[in-house]
Amino acid sequence: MQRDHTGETDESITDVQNPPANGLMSRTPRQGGYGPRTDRGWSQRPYDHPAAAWGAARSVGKVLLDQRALLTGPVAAVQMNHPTKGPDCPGCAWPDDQHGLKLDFCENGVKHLTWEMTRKRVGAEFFAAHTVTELAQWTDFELEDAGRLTDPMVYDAASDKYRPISWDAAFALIGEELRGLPTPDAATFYTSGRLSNESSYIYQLFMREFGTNNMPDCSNMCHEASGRAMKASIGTGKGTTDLDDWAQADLLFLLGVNAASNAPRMLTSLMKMVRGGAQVVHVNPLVEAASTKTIVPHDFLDMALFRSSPTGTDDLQVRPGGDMALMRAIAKVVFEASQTDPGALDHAFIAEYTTGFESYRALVEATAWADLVEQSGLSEQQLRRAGALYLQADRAIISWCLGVAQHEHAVDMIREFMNVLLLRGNIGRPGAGPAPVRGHSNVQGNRTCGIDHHAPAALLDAIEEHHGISCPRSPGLDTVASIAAMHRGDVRVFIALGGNFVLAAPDTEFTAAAMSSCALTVQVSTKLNRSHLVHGRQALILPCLGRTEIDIQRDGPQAQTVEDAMSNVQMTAGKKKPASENLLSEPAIITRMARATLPHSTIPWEEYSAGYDRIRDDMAVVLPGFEGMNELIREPNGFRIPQPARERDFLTPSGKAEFSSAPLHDVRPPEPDMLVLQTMRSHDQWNTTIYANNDRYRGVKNIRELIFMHAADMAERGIADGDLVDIVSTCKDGSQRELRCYRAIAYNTPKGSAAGYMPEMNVLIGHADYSAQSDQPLAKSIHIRVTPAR
Ligand SMILES: Nc1nc2c(c(=O)[nH]1)N[C@H]1C(S)=C(S)[C@@H](COP(=O)(O)OP(=O)(O)OC[C@H]3O[C@@H](n4cnc5c(=O)[nH]c(N)nc54)[C@H](O)[C@@H]3O)O[C@H]1N2
Ligand SMILES: Nc1nc2c(c(=O)[nH]1)N[C@H]1C(S)=C(S)[C@@H](COP(=O)(O)OP(=O)(O)OC[C@H]3O[C@@H](n4cnc5c(=O)[nH]c(N)nc54)[C@H](O)[C@@H]3O)O[C@H]1N2
Ligand SMILES: [Mo]
Repeated sequence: MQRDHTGETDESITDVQNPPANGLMSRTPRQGGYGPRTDRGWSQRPYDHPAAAWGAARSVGKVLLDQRALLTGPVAAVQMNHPTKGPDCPGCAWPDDQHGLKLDFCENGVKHLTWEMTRKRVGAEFFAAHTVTELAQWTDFELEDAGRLTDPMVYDAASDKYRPISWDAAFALIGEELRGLPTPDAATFYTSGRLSNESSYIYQLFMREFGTNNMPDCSNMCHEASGRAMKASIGTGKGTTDLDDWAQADLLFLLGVNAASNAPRMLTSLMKMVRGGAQVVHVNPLVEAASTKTIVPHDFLDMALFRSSPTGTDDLQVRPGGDMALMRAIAKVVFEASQTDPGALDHAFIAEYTTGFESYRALVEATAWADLVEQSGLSEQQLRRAGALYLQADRAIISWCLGVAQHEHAVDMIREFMNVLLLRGNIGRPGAGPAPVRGHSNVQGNRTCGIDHHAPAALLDAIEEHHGISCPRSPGLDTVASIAAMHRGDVRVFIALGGNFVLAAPDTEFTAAAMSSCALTVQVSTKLNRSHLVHGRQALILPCLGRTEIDIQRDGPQAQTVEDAMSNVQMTAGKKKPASENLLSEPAIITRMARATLPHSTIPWEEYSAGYDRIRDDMAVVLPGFEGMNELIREPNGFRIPQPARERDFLTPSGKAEFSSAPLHDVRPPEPDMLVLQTMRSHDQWNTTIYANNDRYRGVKNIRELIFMHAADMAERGIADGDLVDIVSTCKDGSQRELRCYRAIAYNTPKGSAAGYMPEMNVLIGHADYSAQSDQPLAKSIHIRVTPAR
C-alpha cells in the first residue's frame, strides 16, 4: 500500500487539550510526537531497498551537515572503534571487528557521535532567557537540539529558571542533602548505559560506602530478563559467543531485534553468514529491513555497483510473545527425531553437563502441537521447518534483543532458548551459544563493575575486603521500585549519571509526579532533556565531558574502558576539545560528590580522579577477570572477560546447566477486542533522543504519532488507513490510560498485534505493568483498545 499525504494539515488534531504535569509537554498531539515540529505531510510506503547502502551514506552526509561537523565528523568516525586510537562508538554495544576492518562504523553511530559534537551550546544566557515552564512546551527534539550543556546550573524557584552555580557549591549542596537524609536508602542513584567501567566502579563504591544499594539502571528496562534467565540456566548472565563464532555458525535464530537500525554493524555478520551458506532465520512480528538484504558501507565496490547481499534466509512472523512457543516446537521436533535418530540429541553433553532434562522432555512431549501453533502464531509447517533447520545445523546461535526481553514471561522465554541450545550441546564450542544483543554501549560493563541493586555476595565481600568499608546487604531499589518509592515519599534524592529517566521510564505522568516530589534531583548530562524540566524542589544540572572529548586530569590525558556485548573490554579516549572549559569528566563528578558526602572516607577519591589507572588498580583486585587490567587494556584489542559458561563451567547451584520447565503462557490478547501493542524505536532516534520524524526502513516520513495495525483489525473497528484513532490501554491493576489522535497505518504485523514508537507511548504503560519475573516494564506487550478518534 502506498500513501502520500503531502500538504494535508493536521488542524483536526490540535484541539485536544490535556493539562501538562510539571515539566511535561501538554498532551496536545502533534504529528512529530517528541520529534521536531512539522506541518509537512506524512507518508508511509513499503521500503524495498537494501539496508545501510546509499540511503545510510546520504543520511550520514546530511547529519554531518546539519550538525556542522563536516570536518571533524568523518575523522572522528574513522578513529571510532579503532583499537586504542579513539572513542568507542557510543551508538550500540555490538563488538568491533578485530580483524582489521578499517571502516567499521554505521550511519546511526555517526549520527550519534555528531549529535554529541554539535557546535550549539546551552549556557547561562540560554537559561536566563527561558523559564522552565516555557521550556516544558518545547519538544524533546528541540531541547536536545539546543546544544551541549556548558556550565553547572541550579534551579531557582523564584524566577522558575536555572541559574549558574559553581561546581563547589553544587557538590556542597549534594553532600548536605545526602547527609541530611534520615537513611541512605532515601536516595536513589540512576545509571544510563553509557557510563564507563571506571565511572561505574567508583559510582557504586560511593553509593555503597554511603550506605545504599538503590541503583536503578537502564538495564532494568532493557536486558534484566536476559541476565536473570542466563544466570539461572547457565550460571552467568552474559552471552557466550564472539564474532568468530558468528562467522562459524551454520544457523542463527535472530529474534526480536531491528538490527538495521539498532545494531547496524551486525549486518556485516549476517551478510557474511548468508554468503557462507548459513541459515539466518529472523523471528519478528514485523519483517524488518535486516532480514532482507544489505550493502554495507565499507564494501566500496558493492556500494559503487549497487550490489546488495542477502542478510536472511527465513522470516517467521510470530505473534508478540510467541517466541517461547516457537522454541518449544523446535524442541518437540528434536525429541520426535530422537526416536529414530541417535544424533538428534547430544546425549553425552546432556549427561555430563546438565540437570532437569527428563522433566523438560516430559513437558515438551505433553505440549500439543495445536497449542504451539496457537501461541506462536505460526503454522505447524513453519514450526516443523524451524525444527528441521535446527536439527540439520552443527553449530547454532540464538540471539535476541528487546522483542524478547521486554515481555511478561521473558525469563521463561529466554530459559527456553537455553533449553533448546542445551539439547544439542550448542554452548561452549565454536560457532554456537546464546547471544543477547545489548543496547547501550556499556550497559553490560555497568553490571560487571557493580551497578547492581542486588549484587552477588562475593562482589560485596571483595569490595569490603579491599576498600575496608561495609556494604549494605539488603537488595536496593531498581527502576520500577525507585519510582514507586519516590511517589510514596520514601526516596527524597534522585541522582542520575546520564540518561533521560522521565521519558525512558513507563507511565510518564506518574514518573514525573514521582520526580517532582523529590527534595533534590541531580542530572549529570551532556544535553538538555525532559528530565531536567521535571525536577525536584531543588535541582542541579551537571554538564559532563562526552565520549568524543579529550579528558585531561592531573596525571595527563585519561582514557576509560567499556565492555561490549561479547564481553570484550576496550579503551575509549576522546580526541576533541571539550564543548566548554567548565565541563568535568564523569569520574571527577563522582569523586567530588563522594568527597562532599563522605568527608571521613578513606577511599582515595582524589587520586582516582587525578589518574584513572588508580581506579583500574583497584578494579583489578576486586573484579573477577580484571586482574592486570592496566596492562591488558593497553593491548591492541583490550581483553576479554572470561565467561565460564563458554568453557562449559556452569556456576549454578547444581554446578550444571539447568533445563527449565516453565508452562507455555497464554500470550493472546486477553479480550477479543484488544490488541497487544509493542513500543519500539524508529530509525531516526536513539532511545529518548529523536533526530527526525522518519523511520526509513519502515517507509515512514514526517510522523511519529502513529500506530501500525493489521488491515483486518482496522476494518473490524471501522478504521480506514491513515485515520485518526484513540488508544486506550488497560493496565494490570485495571486502570486505563489514553493516547488520542494517533494515525492508524495498515502494516504487515500479525492480526491482534500493533506497534508504535517509544518514548511517546510510555504514557500507556501503567506503573504496575512490569514483569513479575524480571521487574521490567512491559514495553512490548501493552493491552490496548483502538477506536476511531472521538
Ligand atoms: N540507532 C539506534 N541504535 C540503538 C538504540 C536506538 O534507540 N537507536 N537503542 C539501543 C538500546 S538501549 C537497545 S536496548 C537496543 C534495542 O534494539 P531493538 O531490540 O531492535 O529495539 P526496538 O526498537 O525496541 O525493537 C524491537 C524489535 O523487536 C520486535 N518485536 C516486538 N515484539 C516481539 C516479539 O514478541 N517477538 C519477537 N521475536 N520480536 C518482537 C520488533 O518488531 C522490533 O523489530 O538498540 C540499541 N541501539
Ligand atoms: N516504551 C518503551 N520504553 C523504553 C524502551 C522501549 O523499548 N519501550 N526501552 C528501554 C531501554 S532498552 C533503555 S536502555 C532505556 C534508555 O533510557 P536512558 O538511558 O535513560 O535514556 P537515553 O535516551 O539513552 O538517554 C539520553 C540522554 O543521555 C545523556 N547523555 C548522552 N551522552 C552522555 C554521556 O556521555 N554522559 C552522560 N552523563 N550523559 C549522556 C543526554 O543528556 C541524553 O539526553 O529506555 C527504556 N524505555
Ligand atoms: Mo536498552
